[in-house]
Amino acid sequence: MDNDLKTSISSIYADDSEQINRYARASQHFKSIYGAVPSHIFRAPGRVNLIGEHTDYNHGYVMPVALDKDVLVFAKPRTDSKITLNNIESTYPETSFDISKSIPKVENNQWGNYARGVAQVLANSSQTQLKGFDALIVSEAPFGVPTGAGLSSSSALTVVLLKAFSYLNDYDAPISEMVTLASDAEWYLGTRGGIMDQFISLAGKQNTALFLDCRPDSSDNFQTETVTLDKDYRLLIINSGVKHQNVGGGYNYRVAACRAGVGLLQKHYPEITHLRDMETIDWESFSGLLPDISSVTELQAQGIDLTNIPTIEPETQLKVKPRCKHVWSENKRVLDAVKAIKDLDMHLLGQLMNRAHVSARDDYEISCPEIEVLITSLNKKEGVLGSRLTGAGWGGCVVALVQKEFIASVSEAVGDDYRNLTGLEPTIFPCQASDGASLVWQS
Ligand code: NG1
Repeated sequence: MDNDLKTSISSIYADDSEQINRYARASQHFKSIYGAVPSHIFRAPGRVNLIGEHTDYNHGYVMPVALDKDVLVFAKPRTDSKITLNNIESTYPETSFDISKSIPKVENNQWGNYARGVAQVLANSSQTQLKGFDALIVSEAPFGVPTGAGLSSSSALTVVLLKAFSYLNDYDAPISEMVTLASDAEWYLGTRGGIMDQFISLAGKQNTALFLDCRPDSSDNFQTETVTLDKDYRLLIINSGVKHQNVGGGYNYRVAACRAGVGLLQKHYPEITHLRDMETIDWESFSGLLPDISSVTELQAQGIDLTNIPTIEPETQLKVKPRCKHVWSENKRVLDAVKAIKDLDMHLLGQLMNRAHVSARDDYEISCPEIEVLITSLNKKEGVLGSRLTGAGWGGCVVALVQKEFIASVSEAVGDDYRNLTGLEPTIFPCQASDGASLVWQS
């Protein structure tokens, strides 16, 4: 293997020997498909969110960490505008398309549609005809980002493709524009998500979490601060193996409920645009303005705009008050968590994570029985200061704050509990914070 590539791999991953083999295997695989070696390799990481769930699309606060689990693109530019994509996992069949101003989605080709979404947003914002490339996508276990696990495999895939497309077409843009492009590309697939995942996948930093304010400032930039955990504690990630899907009902209903809350509050607080704007006002003083539950038709009759959210039907019932309560309280917990980390008060951080989980379970209703088994088990273990579901919910992963010397015993005991109580096999690993997306190597 090329020495520059080896050096680059060593600077990215804590354990580079396995990664060197991974990259070598993928290069061979690329050659066996395309008959030539790749000329460029890009990577983008998945993420775990320490605290701040479903706040990003409400212009709120989050605290994600970029993982060393990532999606790679091995690529070779073409002279025409065709994109050909293969995947190292044979369950994803080859797919190809031409870059143009109108790229239709293809039914039953979800993974290819992520590339179509990226090509579409770039084609829309570029003055020149974009050139295509042949690519191999690499995100295999245990190094890749598991799908449907709340670790943002979709954004890692979107961001690495955006890196490849933009670099190979000399399309240079500041980070805030890249975040918006990546987020728009995911909207193309139908999720009305926020910007947390794309931001951390682009701008994560080794060994730190990022406190991110998801409200763009007057220059359209996002304010961030790196935060570092006390070195005696680690984040443990446990994948329940229950897969979740954002494209569809539950996620968009939550987005709609928050938007309905803003619409109703605007009648009394005309200056607000997002739930974030209520952060300095007591919950008790405004919660009476929100209905516990209301249908889309009833809300629209009150002048609330719920257009442009896929899967929302007139009869859809939205639980406006509890959803808004979660977002309002979660923003406060993130701010308190930043302070707790700075004060080296890990016990308070653990309590805030526990409270965040209760709010996500009871007010946002995004937990599920398997996640509850993990949380209950973790809460009883020595060395665990707090735990919560991480990501969109309905399955996926739990993140726990654990005293370093208890990582091995907690992993073993929680794994046993989970297997015994659910019959499912969890995947458990300590969080290793990595840098954001990059060009790893070029020939
Ligand atoms: P995951 O967990 O990757 O599905 C989703 C959204 C985030 C954020 C979280 C909940 C996308 C791409 N990701 O993440 O923006 O809203 O849920 O905090 O929509």
